[in-house]
Amino acid sequence: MKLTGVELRRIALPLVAPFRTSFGTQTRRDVLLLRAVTDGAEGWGECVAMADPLYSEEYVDGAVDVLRRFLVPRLAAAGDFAATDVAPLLAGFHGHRMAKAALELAVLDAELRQRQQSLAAYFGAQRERVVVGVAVGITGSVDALVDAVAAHVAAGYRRVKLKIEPGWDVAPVAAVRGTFGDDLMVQVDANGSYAEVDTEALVALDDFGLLLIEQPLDDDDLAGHAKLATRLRTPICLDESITSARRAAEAVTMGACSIVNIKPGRVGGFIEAKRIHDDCLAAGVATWIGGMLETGIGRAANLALAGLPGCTLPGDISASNRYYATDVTPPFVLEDGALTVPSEPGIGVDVLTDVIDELTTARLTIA
Ligand code: NPQ
Ligand code: MG
Repeated sequence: MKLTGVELRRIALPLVAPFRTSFGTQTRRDVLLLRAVTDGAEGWGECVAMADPLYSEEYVDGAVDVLRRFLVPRLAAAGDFAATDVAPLLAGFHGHRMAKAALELAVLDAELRQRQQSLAAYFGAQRERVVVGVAVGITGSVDALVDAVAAHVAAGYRRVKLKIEPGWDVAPVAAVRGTFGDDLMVQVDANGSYAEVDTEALVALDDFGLLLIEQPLDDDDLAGHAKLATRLRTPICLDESITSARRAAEAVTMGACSIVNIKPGRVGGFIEAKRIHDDCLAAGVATWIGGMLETGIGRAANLALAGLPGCTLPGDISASNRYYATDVTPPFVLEDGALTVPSEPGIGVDVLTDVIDELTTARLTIA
């Protein structure tokens, strides 16, 4: 296929409730969407970067700039190429994984719509429905947290992830375990907010039967995670640290983690994400699909990956109404704690361009 143009759309989506993590409180999602125009079909992609560089070094304005000046022109000049060529074609530009992943997804969606194949079939997903989880932010009061978890359990979620930070860990976890019992799957995510001096608080979490503890220490501290793992019975899962298939293999080999969170944006694309899945499956390492408060576009694509056999833990892929009152695709609705993997061509869902038009705060067409 040949890429003839890319339209960038920045949209503002209000969150149904503020979402607080160790790196800040979000009240709206500032999302960059991409529409790839090819000589065949058109395709959609979503960039998971935040407006501010708080989760990782990437941010929306930076993604727009690198797409406009470097990434899109490189693909447009490449002539005929396939989605599998995107990462190699862009490899000369360092970093900017979330921007690259968004462009790769838009091109892959176009390619698959053109040949009438779903992303799930392309990856080899084996499940039509996948059990999903919900992430619950830091609430500041244990009562408010228990109320929030109760609402999610009532909605049908069977797995919750509690955001933690130093000073907000043992008490909230004990309250949730005490209130909802041992059948609820519970895991925690620190977003790198702990240091070696906080080890005893993390050891104390071993009493609560958690599925895993996600990213307790700094992104670049694989050695620290390996050392911490020798002190904990709770499995360590890495998120921010895993930026490629090579880094995932390194982390597992050195004992820094025993479970891997897969986020296509963080690793530079869906094809790299699938590679991590395959490597982990072959090595017997459990994986699950993370979440970045995606709209229906990114959510649909994440569900295709979540249907793969190695994704044995529930993903952070909630129903649309967990985050948004209106979505840019028909809403994903929870049924028995699970979502349906889209099976139509490409990402497998209609993109509601009227809704996108209403929400657009900025647009840019790159030839
Ligand atoms: C994580 N996601 O696993 C991320 C972090 C995160 C569902 O916990 C706006 C955009 C707000 C991206 C908040 C979940 C966000 C965001 C948190 C990503 O670490
Ligand atoms: Mg995380």
